[in-house]
Amino acid sequence: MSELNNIALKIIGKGKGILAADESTGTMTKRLESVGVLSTPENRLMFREALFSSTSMTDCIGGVILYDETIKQISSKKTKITELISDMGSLPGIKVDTGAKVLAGSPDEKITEGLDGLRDRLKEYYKIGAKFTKWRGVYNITKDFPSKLAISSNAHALARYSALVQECYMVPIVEPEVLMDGEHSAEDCYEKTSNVIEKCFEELISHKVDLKGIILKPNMILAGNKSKNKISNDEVAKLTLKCLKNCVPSEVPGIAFLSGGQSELEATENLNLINKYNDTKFIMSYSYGRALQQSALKFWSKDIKDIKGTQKIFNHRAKMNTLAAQGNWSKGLEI
Ligand code: 5MM
Repeated sequence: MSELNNIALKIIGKGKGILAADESTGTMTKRLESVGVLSTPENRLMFREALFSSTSMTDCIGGVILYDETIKQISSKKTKITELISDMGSLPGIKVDTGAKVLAGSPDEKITEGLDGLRDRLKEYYKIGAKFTKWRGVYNITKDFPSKLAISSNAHALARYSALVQECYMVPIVEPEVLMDGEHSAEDCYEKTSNVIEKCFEELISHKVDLKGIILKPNMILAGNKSKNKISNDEVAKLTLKCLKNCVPSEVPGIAFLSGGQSELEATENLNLINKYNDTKFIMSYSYGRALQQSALKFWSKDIKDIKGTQKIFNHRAKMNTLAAQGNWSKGLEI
């Protein structure tokens, strides 16, 4: 087994999943301000450190995706954040894209940037202790989108990024996120997500990326958030599995879904059903941001000194998702 494959399995094997705590400062500021907390580097670290030192980091969270600011911060115990995470038994990772920008030639769509100078930045992150990385391509659904241009340019960037990351001994998380915003049907989401994922693998293969040493982070197949024709959780799970079975090469060790705006409960329930019906060899786990942090953030904002209470809420969510990643969750376990 290759070293990269080993790392991937450490992150998402045995029911473990990923905490996506890589919100850029702009996004984190929105999240903190929405619950009435001032967005300072100290407050951003205080909340994140509460999560990173929770007991679920040992049993449930196999990897944490950090943002550049966080990976360079020092914890309240005067240790490096990467050490804090490793000491808890989890692996530190880092978001290395520099964000989604207007796509020249199709200005209503986005292309993710960050390839210039990436090789040197990767060496720096590796030295600080990162074991894996993340890059997110973003696609929206309309009658004409995602365009062929958006699909191919983002796939090309994801593949160039992945090749550079593996060259630097880290596991790339490949995140093509087809957004749930809009009135589209689940069938549209299925078709467009399939096109996006197929193109990603075509490019990953051309760029000689070792597919055993990546983790795919896709969206689930859902109807748009403004669609009048919502589908059941059962259908979400079945369509998601069908899409991934058709589009993902069998060498890929596993898939870690993003939550993409689903509620905490929905994201857990859908993951659980995906695992109940999973007839593939892929590990099906989670890499949730909002669906792991929302309740904990709300609780913390009421008394930012109550770290224990915040951790209790986070531990519960992490545990529920780890059960769901094994198909062992049920509603009765929720508090
Ligand atoms: C944590 O949020 C990440 C994006 O942050 P920026 O938009 O500030 O760069 C995002 O990539 C996240 O990792 C994934 O979308 C998964 O998060 P959700 O909340 O969708 O599970």
